[in-house]
Amino acid sequence: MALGSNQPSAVGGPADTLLHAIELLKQKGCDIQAVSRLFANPAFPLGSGPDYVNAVVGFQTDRTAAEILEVLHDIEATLGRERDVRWGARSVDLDLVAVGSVVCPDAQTQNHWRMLPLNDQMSQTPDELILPHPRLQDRAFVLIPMAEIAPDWLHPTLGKTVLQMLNDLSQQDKDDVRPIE
Ligand code: PH2
Ligand code: MG
Ligand code: MG
Repeated sequence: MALGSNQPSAVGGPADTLLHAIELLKQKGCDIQAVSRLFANPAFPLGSGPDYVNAVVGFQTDRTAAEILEVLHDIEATLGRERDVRWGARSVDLDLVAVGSVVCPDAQTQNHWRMLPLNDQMSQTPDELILPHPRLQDRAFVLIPMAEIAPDWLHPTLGKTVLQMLNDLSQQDKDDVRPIE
């Protein structure tokens, strides 16, 4: 799961908010396997708001993907997330980016959303869960923390590991993601 925050919440600034979200995840019975460091980085798209803090955690659970989403939305609500503007500033964003090698709802649909041109990404949002997350391979703020906890995870439709996907990103994108601990 990927975590992001670029606004304070009821429990504090972005870093405290993410650490709190991880605590809540534990309380809800998710068995946390690994937690990356926290990374500060500019908002995407550039200029769209304050810098983010991002992190990635790996956990095990008996829940289905849909049930996990419900848990994540509960935690977002507890921490005061208001679901409004797409890519707008948020106190906490918990995104399910991958569940093992599961592809949802099917490879053709995942490929469609993954290869959507940037222009259409602004206006089109899938109304169902897509796994792996369609933008995973584009985002240094997801791949860099993910490389700390699962460098060899293989993207099931792209056929690349986390390290290979990172290698495809520009040095500038990667340099922008700085550990804060
Ligand atoms: N999340 C977004 C939009 N933009 N930028 C950064 N740096 N980190 C994020 O987590 C992020 C973003 C939508 O969820
Ligand atoms: Mg997000
Ligand atoms: Mg989200």
